[in-house]
Amino acid sequence: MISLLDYGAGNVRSLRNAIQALGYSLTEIERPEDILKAERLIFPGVGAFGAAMQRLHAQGYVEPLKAYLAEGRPYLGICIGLQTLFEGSEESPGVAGLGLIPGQIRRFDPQGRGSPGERQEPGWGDPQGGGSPGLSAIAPALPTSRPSMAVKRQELGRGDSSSLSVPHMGWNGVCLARPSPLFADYAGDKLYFVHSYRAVPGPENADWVLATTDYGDPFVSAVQRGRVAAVQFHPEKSGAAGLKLLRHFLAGEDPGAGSAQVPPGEPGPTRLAKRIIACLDVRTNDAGDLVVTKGDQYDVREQGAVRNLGKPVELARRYFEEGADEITFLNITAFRDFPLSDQPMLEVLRRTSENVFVPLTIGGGIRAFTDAEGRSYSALDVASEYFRSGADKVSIGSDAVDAVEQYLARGCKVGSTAIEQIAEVYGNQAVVISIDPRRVYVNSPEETRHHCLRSPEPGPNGEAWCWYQCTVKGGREGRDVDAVELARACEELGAGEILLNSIDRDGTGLGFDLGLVQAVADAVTIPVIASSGAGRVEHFSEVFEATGVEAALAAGIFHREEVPIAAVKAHLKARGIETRA
Ligand code: 1PR
Repeated sequence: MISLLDYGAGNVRSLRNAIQALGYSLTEIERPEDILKAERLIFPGVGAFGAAMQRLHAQGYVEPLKAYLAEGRPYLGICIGLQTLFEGSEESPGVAGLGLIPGQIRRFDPQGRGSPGERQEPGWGDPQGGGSPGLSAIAPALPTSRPSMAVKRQELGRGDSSSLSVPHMGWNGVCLARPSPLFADYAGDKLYFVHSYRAVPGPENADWVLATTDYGDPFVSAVQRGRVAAVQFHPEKSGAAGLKLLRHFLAGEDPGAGSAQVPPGEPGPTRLAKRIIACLDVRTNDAGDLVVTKGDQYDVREQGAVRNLGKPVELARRYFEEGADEITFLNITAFRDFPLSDQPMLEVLRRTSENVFVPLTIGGGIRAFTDAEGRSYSALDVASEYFRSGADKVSIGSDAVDAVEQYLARGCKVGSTAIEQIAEVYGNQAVVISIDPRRVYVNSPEETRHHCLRSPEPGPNGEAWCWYQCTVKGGREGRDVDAVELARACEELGAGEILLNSIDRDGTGLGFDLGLVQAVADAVTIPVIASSGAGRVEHFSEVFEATGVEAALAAGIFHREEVPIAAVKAHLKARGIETRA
């Protein structure tokens, strides 16, 4: 019997599903005394360090947990479940951790050389300090409330190997320090990480460190002493490799036994893979069936009918088996319906998470809503329901544009936007911003206050320049905010990732809009997913090589089986671009 300590701050459904898929039954920790009765305890976690410790205290779990750990009983911490074993975290100054392992948890530095707390540089924290001349020359002033990492990031450029996006999000390897049954048959596979803070290996915790991973400097990716172990990555989101590790813990293999050899891990330094994401645009067709559809420049109808490219759950399963690193569902008509009444979509998530063990993102309709009975729901309520149903991240489209308009108008944070509320509870990494920009053509940059670029194609009247106007409601309505401005403001508000579409390129197969992708990637330090226009394998290497973004997303070519995911990865590998096998 496996006991799960779920403090309700994230997607634990996938972990439950993984444990059940491996043939084990689960019991929930509901009272402090359940902890000491547990035979094998798993503590997963996402969200903030301070919030996790606060919940543990509020529920009376801290003392029994310390006692359980002090007795060296079987424990597997995941993500925050690893970090809370340490003494404290830069994320939540003054909040004590469980204190089992010496050391502090520190933030990754986008410059990749120690966190701001560890290393002070001239100019760090100076919001006015620098910026790419190309962009800042025409950039409107943006209210900024914290050291402008975006500005620092611009100086370094995303392609610069010494610069990092934060969170560390995606598939990376591990270097094992010693043998452990947890990694008994580990064959060097990459595992899924998502975190902005990490434990740093040092002499004080050397007897705990089981594995390290490189992202800038090495950080602690697994710890173990006796039967107490914890991992920074998410085994339940790490495909077959993660399930193997979970199985070893569940089977209770004796840490003293295990393989005598250190399994082959990556020789180091480990490298973060570029992610390939399959995207499923979902909506109800005219017959009332929920289908995966795909538009050309956001028009999903062909001869009047909604294109039907398959069933969401089956297609997601296929992409998982074919090696997609992540799967995104976009409920493309949710702007006109209330998503919580959209049971079929929630059901899609629940069913998908039963056997798809890579990260799932869901977008569409994440905003505050008042139903027909006058009952109000916050965007956080909507997002929470999605997380409970199996989502790891939520993607916000229209509501992010509204939030940024308010932010720019007030010149300071509003505090109540969906981005802020969801990031506060579930962590920045759980909030993706889906941008739907459309080109507005101009003859010269002087014609607009917006970030202007040379247009990849001339406008209808031969215009050579364009800016990228953010739209809402699936491209139906344009706003006076550009994509670069929106991305930066959303990072300031607490978003953890940008999904950058292009209405002009969507469904065209002409390749990603590299200028747009570059401009947005240079403006933020959070990961960017390039989307819209993939037509050939070369388009993926092109976008990674030209812009350094962390992920690329495609829909049409995968749905129509024109380009298999494996072919994309084989091509990237041949070009020397890191991928997950
Ligand atoms: O505004 O928070 O309710 O979210 C609505 C979400 O639905 C947004 O993320 C928006 O991008 C999406 N959406 C709305 N209408 C459409 C449409 O197509 N009519 N889909 C739509 C956007 C774009 C991409 C697509 C890529 C790759 N789809 O997700 O998958 O462009 O396509 P390709 O590889 O075939 O070129 P809210």
